[in-house]
Amino acid sequence: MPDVREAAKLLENAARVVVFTGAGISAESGVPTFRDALTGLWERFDAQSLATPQAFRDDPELVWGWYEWRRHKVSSVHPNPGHLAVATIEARVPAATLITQNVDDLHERAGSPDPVHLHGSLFAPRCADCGKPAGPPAAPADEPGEGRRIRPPSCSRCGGLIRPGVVWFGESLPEAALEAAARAASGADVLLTIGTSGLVYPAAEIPRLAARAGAAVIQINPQPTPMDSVALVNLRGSAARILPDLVALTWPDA
Ligand code: BV8
Ligand code: ZN
Repeated sequence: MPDVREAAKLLENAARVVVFTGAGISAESGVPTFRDALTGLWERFDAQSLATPQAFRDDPELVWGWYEWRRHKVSSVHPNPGHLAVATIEARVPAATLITQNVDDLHERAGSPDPVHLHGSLFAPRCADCGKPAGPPAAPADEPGEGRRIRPPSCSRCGGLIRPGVVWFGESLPEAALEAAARAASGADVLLTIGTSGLVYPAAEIPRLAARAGAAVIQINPQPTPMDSVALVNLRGSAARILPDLVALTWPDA
């Protein structure tokens, strides 16, 4: 495994490391990747049309039902060895920043102290009108079947509809999160980009920004992506398998 050895060499000499993750790191936990998050009854929809403010305005119960199905799915699975290996990297590296595009809470549940959520979270719903955080909704009475419409709760302050706490297409990313991500990427010695198709902007800019600032980019993905040309080391395969090997090579006592 020459490439993983090369990646371990880069990692063990790095002081400032950014870990940048996408849906692929949660795939082995059983969380459908964003592209696959429309299986079963949902497959007649296109994620990009459902993950929009327009879709929520047009059919709040359909959109809320989709997010409740996804939140329920996430709550019923567990972090995988890939998430755990990321938490080990953060614990071992002097200055590590975890930036995720994922809206699940598997990094937190794997022990990562403070992931930067560029696209929000399934567990931070808020009022669509006044923005008041609604706190994680009580678990739905019964598991929402795929494709089930669920009426979103109403805001306790203004009566507006509660919406998922995620960033939809056409919405701006949280200012603070994007700034923290750009700052970490521009100062990184190494950036690991893991399980992302690298198609959605401005998030997909983060690894490019790091490379331009001189970071060594290591990619982990079973498929080719637009990041291939940016990566110094391309590790083709599953995050759940490669990351533990990378950690074991870098810190044999880990
Ligand atoms: C915005 C939350 C400004 C919701 C998501 C240029 C600049 C700025 C904007 C744009 C631009 N060009 C186009 C745009 C618009 C748009 C965009 O980028 N469109 C794309 C389709 C071209 N961007 C936006 O709208 C963004 N907003 O720019 O605001 C603005 C404001 C007002 C008006 C105009 C502009 C907001 C984008 C955020 C959307 N929200 N998520 C939800 O989850 O429902 S995006 C969502 O899809 C994810 O968060 C992720 O970011 C993205 C792609 O998902 P991935 O994580 O990459 O997962 P995917 O399924 O795609 O791929 C999985 C990968 O894992 C694959 O590569 C696979 O090979 C790999 N894999 C599989 N198994 C494994 C594995 N890897 C490792 N191990 C395994 N086992
Ligand atoms: Zn409100």
